Amino acid sequence: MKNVVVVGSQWGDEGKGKIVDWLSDQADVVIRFQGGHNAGHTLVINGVTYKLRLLPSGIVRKNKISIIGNGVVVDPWALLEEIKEIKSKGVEVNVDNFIISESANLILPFHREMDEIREDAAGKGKIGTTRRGIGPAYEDKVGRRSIRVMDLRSETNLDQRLKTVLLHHNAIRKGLGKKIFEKDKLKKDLLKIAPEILKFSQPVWLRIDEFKKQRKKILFEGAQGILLDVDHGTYPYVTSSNTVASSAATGTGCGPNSIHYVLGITKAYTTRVGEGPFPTELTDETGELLGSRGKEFGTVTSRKRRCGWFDGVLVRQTIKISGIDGIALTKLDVLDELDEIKVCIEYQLDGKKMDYLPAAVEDQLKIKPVYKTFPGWKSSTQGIKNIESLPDNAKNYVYALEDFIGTKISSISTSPEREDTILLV
Ligand code: 2SA
Ligand code: MG
Repeated sequence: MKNVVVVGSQWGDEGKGKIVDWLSDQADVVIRFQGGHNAGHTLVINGVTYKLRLLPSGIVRKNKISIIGNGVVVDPWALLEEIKEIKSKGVEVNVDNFIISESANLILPFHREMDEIREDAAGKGKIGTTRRGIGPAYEDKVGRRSIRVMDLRSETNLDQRLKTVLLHHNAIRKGLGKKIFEKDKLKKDLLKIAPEILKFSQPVWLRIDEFKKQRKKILFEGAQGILLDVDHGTYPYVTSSNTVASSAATGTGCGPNSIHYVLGITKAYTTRVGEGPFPTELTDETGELLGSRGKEFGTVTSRKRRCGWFDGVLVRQTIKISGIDGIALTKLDVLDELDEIKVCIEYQLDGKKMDYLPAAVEDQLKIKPVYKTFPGWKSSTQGIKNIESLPDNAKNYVYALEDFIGTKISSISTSPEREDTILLV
């Protein structure tokens, strides 16, 4: 029995959704443990596209239990909307196959507004957030003034909690010359949807304990990527949660020993959405080509993703930070048309060699990548399902990546479709 955690090894959008969906076939339970509806997972199953933001990717499979853990920040309206949307595509979401942690913290309208206010005010210095209120919601969580799912159970309690959180937010809003936020209207709106949310709410740690006793297989589904981790990423250009694999334990309420394998999802090139350092970024037509072939647009915000060469130094680093045991390489087919393909193998900082990403953002912005060049394969790899059928140059590229990052590549994905995957184990 193996419980697996899946994390993105770059800046998100590595294709985790497809891999989680594919792995969830063998899992009984799929759990999200951090982030919120800033995540965007696209699944293509039998030609039908499902865009998930908050719901775990396991939801589209029959007979699986999908869980939103305590580490996730939940916009209750966004959740209900997503449930409605996915149900309209024929997917079941009910109290038997979906659980939300009673301890999950809520994203409320003033969080989203605060995200917008800050991003607008920052001008060029903005983070490039998804403007979904993620940062402000996590701030309130660690500030001990957040509203949690369980607070929706009692009007008196909710009233008290709202008073506390609004004391903080309205003081800031007043200072910024913004209209203060009305407690009673928000309370009414929350109480209206409370039953629809509460019917799914449970103590998730307790359920996980039961699942473990029943020898059920659990899949922990990470969102975003390790370079967006609030501790280990390209701070301050990060999201506000821990995206590393170990966050799966705290974000759900089980020990680290409940996780047996860490799978890193790695794109065959690099993308980033939002601002911040990106050493191997390509602002030329090759970058454009990667973006158009790879359909690199944000699932949540439709923002164009920045594209660049594979950064081996970064992936080697995130493998160590997150304890990644194996890699699922995705979107290899996007490189099919290129004459040559580059891989960053070290950096130069002020004329000195660096074999890891320095922690200071000023240095991260200054470093220059040093590349190794590989010949392209100039033929379609789309839909290939076994390694022998890959062109030699493609095989060489994959093996060179594996060699450089020092971790086994256990699968290669050659299209967004569930079935188009080469298994290497
Ligand atoms: P936030 O909204 O506070 O989490 O933003 C902070 C930074 O984290 C980045 N971020 C992401 N990067 C890649 N993919 C994400 N999910 C969506 C997707 C993004 C979208 O799957 O495409 O649709 O735009 C995601 N979520 C957060 C964000 O760009 C900031 O750099
Ligand atoms: Mg995404």
